[in-house]
Amino acid sequence: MAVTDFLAASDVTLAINACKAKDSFSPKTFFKTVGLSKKSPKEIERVFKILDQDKSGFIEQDELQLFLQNFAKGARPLTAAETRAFLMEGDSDGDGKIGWEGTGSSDGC
Ligand SMILES: [Ca+2]
Repeated sequence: MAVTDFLAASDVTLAINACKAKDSFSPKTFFKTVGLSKKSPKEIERVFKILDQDKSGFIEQDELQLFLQNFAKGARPLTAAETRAFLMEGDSDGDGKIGWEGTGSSDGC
């Protein structure tokens, strides 16, 4: 299974092309363009599991760096700055990696 199984190929191409230049990647814009913003939490969880290549339950920095290649084989790796910004956006508890739980609507107890 691949991330692109869930998404329209034309949207993926659009999103990849929009961040071809170094340091132009924005997670929010990318998710929106690719159509992930509109997906259900279940579908997003599946995408998350694909991105978590070593099945650790978290997306670590090295997995994040190769994020775009899950969408297009020839895509560039993210730059260090992009990876860090992405990580900070998704890392809700400051442990240096992105977990699945708590990225959605959950607000703790
Ligand atoms: Ca992982």
